[in-house]
Amino acid sequence: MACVPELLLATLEELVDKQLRTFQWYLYTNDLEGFTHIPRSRVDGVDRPGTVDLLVQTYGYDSAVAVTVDVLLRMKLKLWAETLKKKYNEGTDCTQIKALSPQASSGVYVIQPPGVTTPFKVYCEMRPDGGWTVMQRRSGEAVSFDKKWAAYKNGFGHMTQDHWLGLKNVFSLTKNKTKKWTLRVDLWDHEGGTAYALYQNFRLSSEKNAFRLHVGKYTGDAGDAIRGAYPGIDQNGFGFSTIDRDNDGCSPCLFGDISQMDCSSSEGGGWWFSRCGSASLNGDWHPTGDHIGWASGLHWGTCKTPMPYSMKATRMMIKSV
Ligand SMILES: [Ca+2]
Repeated sequence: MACVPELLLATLEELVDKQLRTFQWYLYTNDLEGFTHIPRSRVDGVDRPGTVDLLVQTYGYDSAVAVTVDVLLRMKLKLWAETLKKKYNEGTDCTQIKALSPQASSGVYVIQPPGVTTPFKVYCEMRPDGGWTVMQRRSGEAVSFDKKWAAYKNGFGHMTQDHWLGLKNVFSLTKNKTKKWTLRVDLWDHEGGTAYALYQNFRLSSEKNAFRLHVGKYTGDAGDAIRGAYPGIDQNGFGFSTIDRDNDGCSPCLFGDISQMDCSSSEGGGWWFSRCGSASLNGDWHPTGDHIGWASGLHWGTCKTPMPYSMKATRMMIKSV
C-alpha cells in the first residue's frame, strides 16, 4: 500500500486548478453523504499539499481516500478514482492491507513486499485477528499438486481456488527481518471436523538454501506434525524437496523393511520432507471413501487416525506480527 498522503497528492496533481477548486467545493458544500464537510474558510483556495493535509486531518487515512474517490466520481473523473482505489489496495502483505483498511474483505489483492520489483497477486483471508496471506489451499482434485521444483518455486493454481503461492513469493514476504510471521495451518477432515496448527516465527530460507522451513513455538489442536509424530523426522530447518530436487535426508531411509530413497515420489508433491516425516499437505487429493491408507495424500500425521489419513481440505496462510 502506498503512503496515503503521497498517493492523495499525486492524485490532486492530476487536477488542473479549475478542477481543484471544484474538488474543494465538494468538500465544503456538505454534499458528501456520511462524511463531515470541511468549513469553506479552511479549504477554499488552499494549495494541493494543504488540501491533502486537510483531508488526512479531517478524515484519517482510509476515509480521506474514500472521500477523494467519492468526489472524483462526482466530478466524472472515473479513471482517476479507479486508479487511486487500485493503488490504495496495493499493499506489502495482507496483514498491512487489513490493518490500514479494517473493512477490507477477503479476496485477491496485488501486493509488493519491500525489495520485490514485480508486484504479485495473493489471496487475502481477512479475519478479525488480522489479514492472512494464503500460501496453500486444497479442496479437491481440480488442481494437481504433482509438480516439479520450478512450479513450487513460482506458484500454481487459481488464487480464488486451490493454489500454491510459490516458495519465492513466500520467501520474499518472510525475509524482511523487521517483521515476524505466524503460520496457520487449517485442516478439514472427511467427518466434518476441523483442526488447526499455529507456528510463531515462520520463515523460509532463500532458494540457494533450498527454501528451508523455519518455525517457532507451536500451538493448536492438530498436533505439531512439522516436528513429527516421533523423533528423528523434524521438518523444521529442512529444505524443500520435489521429485526433481532431493533434500529429504533419505539415502535411503529404512521404515521397517521398506527402503525409501525419495519421499517426494511416494508422498507426492513438494514439501519440507525430513526422512519423510509426519506433515505432507501437497500429495494427491483423495475423495471421501478413498482417503485412508495411501502413501500420497494430505497428511497431518499428528491429528487423525488410522494413518495415513488424507484430509478433505487444507489451508496454509501467514500473518505478519
Ligand atoms: Ca533422498
